[in-house]
Amino acid sequence: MHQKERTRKRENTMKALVINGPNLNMLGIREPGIYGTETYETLVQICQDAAGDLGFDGVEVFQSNHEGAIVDRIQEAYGSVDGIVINPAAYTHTSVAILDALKAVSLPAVEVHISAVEDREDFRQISYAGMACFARVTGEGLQGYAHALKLLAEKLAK
Ligand code: DHK
Repeated sequence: MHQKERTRKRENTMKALVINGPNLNMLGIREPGIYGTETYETLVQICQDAAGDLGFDGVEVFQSNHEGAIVDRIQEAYGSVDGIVINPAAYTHTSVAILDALKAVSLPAVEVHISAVEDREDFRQISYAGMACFARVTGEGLQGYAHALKLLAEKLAK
């Protein structure tokens, strides 16, 4: 076991990381018919409230429009968080690098999407990141993040 992971295991806390990909910072402005009218700040609040209710000791909600920054954040999660909720947004359908980063850190991860991606265009039907996730939540709007955190908490409790 790597030193960082050993240290983590000694700490009896449960920390979550929520990762959001490109254009999710534009919530409220961006295609409201698909993504709703609530803002990114509301999404952060939903994650913080849900994490508190579920007994997480901390949650960081991270957003980037850059694939490499998302890969960096996943790598940094190794040994410092217990699980990940990830909406890679458009990178869901293109990024082997994000898939490989999730596999590299091997943390329990839940894939979440605001919209019902399964009912949308063909190019949205593949999910690379999803191949490294144990569960998927789609089409539940911003509350889907609370659902995803619940699934993560249940997995970590096992
Ligand atoms: C968000 C995006 O930005 C899209 O590229 C995905 C996802 C769907 C969502 O529903 O949250 O295809």
